[in-house]
Amino acid sequence: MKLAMIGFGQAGGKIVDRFLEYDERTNSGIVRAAVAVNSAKADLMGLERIPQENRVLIGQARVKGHGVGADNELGAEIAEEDIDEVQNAIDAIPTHEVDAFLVVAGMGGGTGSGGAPVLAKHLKRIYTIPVYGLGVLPGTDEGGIYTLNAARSFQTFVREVDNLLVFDNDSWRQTGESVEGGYEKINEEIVRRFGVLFGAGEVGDGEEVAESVVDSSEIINTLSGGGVSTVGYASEEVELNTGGGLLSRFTGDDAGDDLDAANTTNRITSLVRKAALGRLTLPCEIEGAERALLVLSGPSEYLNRKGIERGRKWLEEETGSMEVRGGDFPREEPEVSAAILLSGVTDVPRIKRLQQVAIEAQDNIEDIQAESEENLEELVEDDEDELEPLF
Ligand SMILES: Nc1nc2c(ncn2[C@@H]2O[C@H](COP(=O)(O)OP(=O)(O)OP(=O)(O)O)[C@@H](O)[C@H]2O)c(=O)[nH]1
Ligand SMILES: [Mg+2]
Repeated sequence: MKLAMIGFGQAGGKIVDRFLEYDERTNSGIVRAAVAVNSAKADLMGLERIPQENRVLIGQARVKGHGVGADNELGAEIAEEDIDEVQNAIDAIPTHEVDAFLVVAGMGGGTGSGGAPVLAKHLKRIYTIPVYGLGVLPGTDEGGIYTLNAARSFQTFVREVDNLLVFDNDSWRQTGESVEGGYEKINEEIVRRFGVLFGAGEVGDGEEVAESVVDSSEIINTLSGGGVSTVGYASEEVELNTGGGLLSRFTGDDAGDDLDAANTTNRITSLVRKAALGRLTLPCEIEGAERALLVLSGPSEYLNRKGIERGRKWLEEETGSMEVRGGDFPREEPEVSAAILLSGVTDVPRIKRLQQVAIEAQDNIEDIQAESEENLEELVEDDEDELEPLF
């Protein structure tokens, strides 16, 4: 499917930039338009592929191009104040050629975490196409303010979008790597997973006709109903067979072909299990997911209906969902992969902890206010007693 991607804040911009690179490399055609919004001028200048005219600097009057320094309330305020400038960039997008918006942001900082929900709300008021969010959770070692920002932003973002796709940096960081080097790999992981998924609904007319191609309405239906989504992925290298491989599916039923078919089916079923039970973009219990979409991609001679059907059935049993869709995404690449979108997941330990943090912060705010009121009263009383000042 074709997306208009808007990266908000530094992480958001870098990830959208990376999606453009993925699009060029794989010819997937999912990024119909790309916009970056930030309050930090240097971050906007550091982007590689997003067109200059689609880079929007907001909050100039307030922060002079230096970013908001992880102040997510300020991030939200400047987004509201300068929403017209963002809209101007979006006006230049041929939105009639777009299936959905994808607003991408890191939830731990100030600009993206504050601004992305504001933009999502704005877009939903104006357009009828779905507005999805891709929210990146900070590592737990980044510090309290990042966690607190994420806790607050998450609650607002999930409410404003049609579905919030989540990637948790915390479960993907590698030890012993520089932060920047680590992000390079993490961002590649992000674009590959979400790229395969959204690319599935974008099989062109001239390309090989799959047995059951996923189309963009199936992605939209899986994401409809809101909530939080996570993506699982697993792949296996195969040999690209440019000879008679494709034909072998249609030729006689000698023993060799039966063996091939059985191998193909088995490969698919185990890839589906690996994808669902391995590391998800947001780790969670897959049981209880409301909807799911299974996308099997690879050379068409390595895809078959039986494998996908089995994988789909297995997912139905594991999730308990009655709404599991599945299909092919034929691509001439030397690997077969399974990507699984699990939508409306509820049993997510990381989100429960974040909600706890938000509640505690709320309590703390009351404590702090109560404390400062007490102090004030004491000061007044002290004043009345005419005690010697301590300092
Ligand atoms: N996956 C990924 N996460 C990133 C990347 N850069 C930053 N992050 C994460 O995103 C969070 C927010 O950082 P930024 O995007 O730099 O913040 P911002 O939105 O620009 O906001 P301010 O800098 O406070 O104005 C961080 O806490 C990190 O967890 C990146 O390249 N990839
Ligand atoms: Mg920044």
